[in-house]
Amino acid sequence: MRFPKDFLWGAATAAYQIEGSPLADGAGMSIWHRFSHTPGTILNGDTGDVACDHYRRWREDIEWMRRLGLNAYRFSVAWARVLPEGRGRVNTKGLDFYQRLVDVLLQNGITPMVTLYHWDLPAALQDEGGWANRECASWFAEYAELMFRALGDRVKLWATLNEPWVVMALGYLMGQHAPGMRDIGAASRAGHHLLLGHALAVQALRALDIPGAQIGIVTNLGPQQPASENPQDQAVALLWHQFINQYFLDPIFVGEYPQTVLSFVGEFAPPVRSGDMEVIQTPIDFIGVNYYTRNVLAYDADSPFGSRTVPQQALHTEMGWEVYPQGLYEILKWLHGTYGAVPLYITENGAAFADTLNENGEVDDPLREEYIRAHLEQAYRALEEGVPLKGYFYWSLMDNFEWAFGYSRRFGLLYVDFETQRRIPKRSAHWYAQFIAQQRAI
Ligand code: IFM
Repeated sequence: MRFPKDFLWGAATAAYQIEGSPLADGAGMSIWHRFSHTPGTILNGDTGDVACDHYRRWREDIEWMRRLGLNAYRFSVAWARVLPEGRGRVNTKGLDFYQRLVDVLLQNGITPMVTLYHWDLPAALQDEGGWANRECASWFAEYAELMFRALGDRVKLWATLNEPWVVMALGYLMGQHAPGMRDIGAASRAGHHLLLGHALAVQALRALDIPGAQIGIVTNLGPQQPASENPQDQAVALLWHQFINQYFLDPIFVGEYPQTVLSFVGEFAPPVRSGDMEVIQTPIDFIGVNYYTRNVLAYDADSPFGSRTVPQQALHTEMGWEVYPQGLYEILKWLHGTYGAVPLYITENGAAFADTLNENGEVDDPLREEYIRAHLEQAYRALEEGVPLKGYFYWSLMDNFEWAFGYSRRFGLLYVDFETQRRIPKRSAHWYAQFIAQQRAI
């Protein structure tokens, strides 16, 4: 494999998952702080109060990135750190944190990719309905503009939203994520307003005319395949494909929501107003692909969505996700074939395994090493066939707060001993570092 010279080799994280100190230095409360402090929401009652203590140990974490030879790092900004009430009053100390982080990344030759929204809405905005309120799109754009003005001279790669599908489906429809709602109407509104907010943020960046700035959206994607030739299985696979892979990208690139999903949701169709789709179609510079697994689907009248996933004979991660590297190739090819020449980044790809420290104080994780290698091979296959792939970010730089699963799922390249906050590079981290070094030497 010979990836292009300017390929970005990175790792990704998100604010609430790693930072800890969620209320420090004048930060406002986020919906994840409130949700994780609600009994019964998170496995083992875990919270992000300390997480990886990155808010205080960020210099050490950048040092680890440097040692691994990463030339890029994707992180997110905690909206409520910089705007404690979500809008209006700016908290300079919150902004300073991200200013310093970016400065030291750049001093170490590490290109920052900043995600503006990785799920931690300021709680004050949730009190006004959150994303289910159309106003939230404008609040998001104001916040985005603040960040562009603060960091735009140094940050050239911006992602508006991380996985809006997960926000809509797990946050507003199924209640497993903050804000913990189970309301199909609110979910549908939230989805549409996320898209509007995304587009208004893109327009805010364009209006500032910052040289070299690029902006995109990060989506969770994966093949949704029928379990058989049976037309009913084919139909549910198509529905899921449209729902997961096209629901947020079709509006941006085609100007409409996918038809099969619209028919399925009936009266709960998104509240599209005249002119919305034109705004949502504001051109973007890249698509971020978060790829983990595929689903094989069969029709099942007794299941909530009329379908069930059919377990496959294959290795599964601790999340219960099938390891299916070929799906990365399939999804990259599908994106390129469907939405054209837009550049792509793999903004997340990774696996949780039951890592432990051995008697030598090391973490031997051959399954993760093989996971990364096999996925890079599939990414390279797509690249060789003309897919404009620009970078790969492993999820995650370090073990962290895996949302409703708390600290029980370890995705990191760095093992985190949550008692001492010691970071220990896993075997996969050494492998990835070596792979990057080889690529950069070619
Ligand atoms: O930890 C998450 C991340 O926040 C978003 N994408 C999937 C990861 C693993 O579940």
